[in-house]
Amino acid sequence: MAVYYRPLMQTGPARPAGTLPIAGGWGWAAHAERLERGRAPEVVPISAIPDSLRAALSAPRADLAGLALDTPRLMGILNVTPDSFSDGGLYLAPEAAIAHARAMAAAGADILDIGGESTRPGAAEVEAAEEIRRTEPVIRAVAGIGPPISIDTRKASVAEAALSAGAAIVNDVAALTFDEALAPLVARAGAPVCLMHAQGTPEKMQAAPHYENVLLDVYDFLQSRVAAAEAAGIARDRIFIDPGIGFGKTLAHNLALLQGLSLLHGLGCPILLGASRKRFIGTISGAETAPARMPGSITIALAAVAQGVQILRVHDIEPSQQALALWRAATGM
Ligand code: HH2
Repeated sequence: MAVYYRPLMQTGPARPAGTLPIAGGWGWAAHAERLERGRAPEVVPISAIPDSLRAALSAPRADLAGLALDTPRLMGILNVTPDSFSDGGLYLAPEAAIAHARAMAAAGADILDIGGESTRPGAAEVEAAEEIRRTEPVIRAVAGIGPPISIDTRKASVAEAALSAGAAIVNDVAALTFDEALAPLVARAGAPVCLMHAQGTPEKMQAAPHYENVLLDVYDFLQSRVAAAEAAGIARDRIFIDPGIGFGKTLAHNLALLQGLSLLHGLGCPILLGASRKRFIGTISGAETAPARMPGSITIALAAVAQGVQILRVHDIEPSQQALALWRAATGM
């Protein structure tokens, strides 16, 4: 049976000798949680974990499209769609989308993630030509304003149009499993790529999600997708990973992933988390509408930063920026 070790990340300047730095960032670990299917977790000293895993956990991560990842980064969400669960219809007109992109950049977004297909539960697939029609002009207009642009798509033709229009990063919620032409395109372009875990397609994924052990299953999936991406010629230091909150997951699955996030550092890649305004925040807090879930979204973002997550995909840049600044100040980061 495979054994997994989750570093129990701590932060702050009072760092004991012999602790392991996590991902060259703001955290370190003195202990790890030893996890094995069918066995109770056990806390062990960090010195007990294998050397190869220590190396993967501690190595500084490469810059992402020019952004150093030794501090948490904000990815601002811009959905140029009529039906996204939170901002659907708000930014379908290019002028509105461009204005929102500029506002997020001014508020401190480090990356702008632009998508033309909703992947909310129940959403139907959008034709590639329509996705390009929505995203390409907006990307062309905002590619020079500052933050690198990422294209949120599962399709090679959409990614290709976006990269030609000035996007620098590909964000694929299907982890290169939807369109077999996407991996070679990303490899040729030398673009960084986000590989996200999902169970099922957006249309059906919330029907009956099932895992043997959600945290370990997601880890194994991402490990195999990182290996597949490398086999397709994508350099490991251009790959980042995402557990895919809400993509084929119940409330219990989402919470198990959030509580175990630091396990994913063992894959040696930067981690992205997209929890902003998602349904589980409404379920726990009672906040019915997506915008009313902002405080819960920020709380989740800070909990993720405490586990070393480097990139937070959020709708509300200004409040997230404020929260991070105060978190840094309060923790002595
Ligand atoms: N979530 C959504 C879309 N893309 N990409 C990554 N890497 N991680 C995520 O968690 C993620 C994502 C869904 O949220 P949103 O874009 O706000 O809505 P919609 O899919 O309805 O457009």
